[in-house]
Amino acid sequence: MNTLSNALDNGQFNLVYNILSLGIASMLFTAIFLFVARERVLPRYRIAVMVSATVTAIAAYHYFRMFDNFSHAFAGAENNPDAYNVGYRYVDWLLTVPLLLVELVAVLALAKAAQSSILNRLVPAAAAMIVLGYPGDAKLDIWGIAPSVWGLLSTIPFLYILYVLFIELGKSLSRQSEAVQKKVKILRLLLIATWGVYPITFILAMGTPPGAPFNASEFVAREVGYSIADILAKCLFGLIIYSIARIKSAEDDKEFAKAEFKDA
Ligand code: RET
Repeated sequence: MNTLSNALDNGQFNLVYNILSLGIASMLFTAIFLFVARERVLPRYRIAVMVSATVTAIAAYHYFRMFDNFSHAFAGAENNPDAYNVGYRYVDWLLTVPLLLVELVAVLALAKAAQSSILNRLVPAAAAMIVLGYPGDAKLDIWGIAPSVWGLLSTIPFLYILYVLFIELGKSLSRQSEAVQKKVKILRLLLIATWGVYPITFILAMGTPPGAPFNASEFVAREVGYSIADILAKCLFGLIIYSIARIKSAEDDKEFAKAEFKDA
């Protein structure tokens, strides 16, 4: 046994410790970068960049909380895995997933009516997906419902979100330029690749029913899976949004293009 934690071996402890620390660094500095770089796009795209900065700032805060909570629960005086609260992740997602969707819709600068029609469907679906997943991940005993059933219920709004993003939003893409369409396609691929990691990670960690003893490898798989997915889904996604905003700014305004892109 190791000296750090009763529940995790040294390798497991260090892996989660380092990945949470990487989470803090990625979220914090992406937020600062996006905040400072917001001036490098036209005002009409600034809101998309500011929302991306906000998402990563909210996540930086929650990664600080998780890091601190992890250190106390697994190595501090408490040394009790039950003191680790997966709720920080779910509160983070509850705030950031709707904002990620806003970011995506905002950068496309769709007509107001199309924007609100898409968001009015996506935001409640995102909230339902997260609220239904929580009891499964926190191993809450609600009417004896197994974690896998919560996962299944949460998958219904998840599939609906993918449908709206790929089918409905796809229709409005034909109005965008060639260069923007290419970037948006990359963005959607990134979205499906990273958002897909969340349910897979959930499956890796859902084997332990409520009340069962702590399972170290499931715990480590979950923390590593969610953290990597979060870094890609928030930071990389936000940076691609920024680059779409730059391309669109240059397309809309020749003066901007001349000042910002040498080859324009
Ligand atoms: C849960 C429960 C199991 C089923 C599904 C889930 C999906 C979660 C997703 C989360 C996305 C989070 C993001 C955060 C970034 O800020 C809740 C794990 C489908 C897709 C993008």
